[in-house]
Amino acid sequence: MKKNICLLACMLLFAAGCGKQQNEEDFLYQDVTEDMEDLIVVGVSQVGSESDWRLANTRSYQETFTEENGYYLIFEDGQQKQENQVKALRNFILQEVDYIILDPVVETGWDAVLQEAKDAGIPVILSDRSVQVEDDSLYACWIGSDFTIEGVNAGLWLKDYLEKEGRTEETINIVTLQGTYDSTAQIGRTQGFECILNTQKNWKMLEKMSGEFTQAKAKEVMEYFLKMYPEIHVVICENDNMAFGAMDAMKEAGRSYGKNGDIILISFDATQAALEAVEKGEINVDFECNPNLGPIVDKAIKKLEQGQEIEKIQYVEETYFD
Ligand code: GYE
Repeated sequence: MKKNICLLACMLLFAAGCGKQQNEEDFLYQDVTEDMEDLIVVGVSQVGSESDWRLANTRSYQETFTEENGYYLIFEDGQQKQENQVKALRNFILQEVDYIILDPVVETGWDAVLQEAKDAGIPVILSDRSVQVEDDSLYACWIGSDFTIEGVNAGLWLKDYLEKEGRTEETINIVTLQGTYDSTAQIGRTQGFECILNTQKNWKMLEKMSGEFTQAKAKEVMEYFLKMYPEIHVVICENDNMAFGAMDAMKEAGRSYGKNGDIILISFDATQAALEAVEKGEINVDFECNPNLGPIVDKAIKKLEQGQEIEKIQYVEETYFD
């Protein structure tokens, strides 16, 4: 029997069984514990619900960690706040879950709570984003995208595109709508693109600012960019929802963008709605980021259950669409 099932069963009964007769509760207790006996209990601490990518990612966990697949899922939405995620992790430890899946909003500030999980003997799997900790034995593995490569590929695509357009001598003014500062996706995509930017003497990064991965914030930031810089040639959006926010601002300002417009629009994630925008020529190129991480995390857990070794860093394969 998994160590935590009795505890969880008691919590469920407490919630459901108030006012019931003792013998009814005993019966229910037996039912719940027998049904749950073989389930692996996972606590998922999700970043929030800031983007379409995130919603797809949450769906992937919910569809993977089902009772039919042998799991009992406890899901906590951190609402983009690290303190909420730390609280969720501490609750998972109290509940004696079997595994913690952490999708950390930012990279730093996790050492203490991860040490608590380690001391409690609960393996932590980092999913999507990663952490910076002194001791990497504080987590079992990280499963996610190579965000730096995504950024490098965006830079290489732009270089190629401008070459084809014969614009290698022209000054190219760029602005970037960054994701949540200190998140792995923001760090990797910014740094990756800058690797190529630094090799192109005619490219000029006018300004970078966070749009917090949301459409609303990105619209505000893009409005500011458009007011500040009359000549913008390229907008890099570190996710699709921010590309939509940028599009809203450019539309309102009467600026043209995309394949047949004045401003080149580059995005990341490749969600359904954004791919439709690529097809219409509104977004020039979109770099895929796979949100379907549930099955890969499931595989890692199954291996750990069998006492097998797992790879510390596991990248998912991705492509791009233009
Ligand atoms: O690009 C964005 C989301 O961490 C890869 O977070 C993820 C990013 C994704 O909110 O849409």
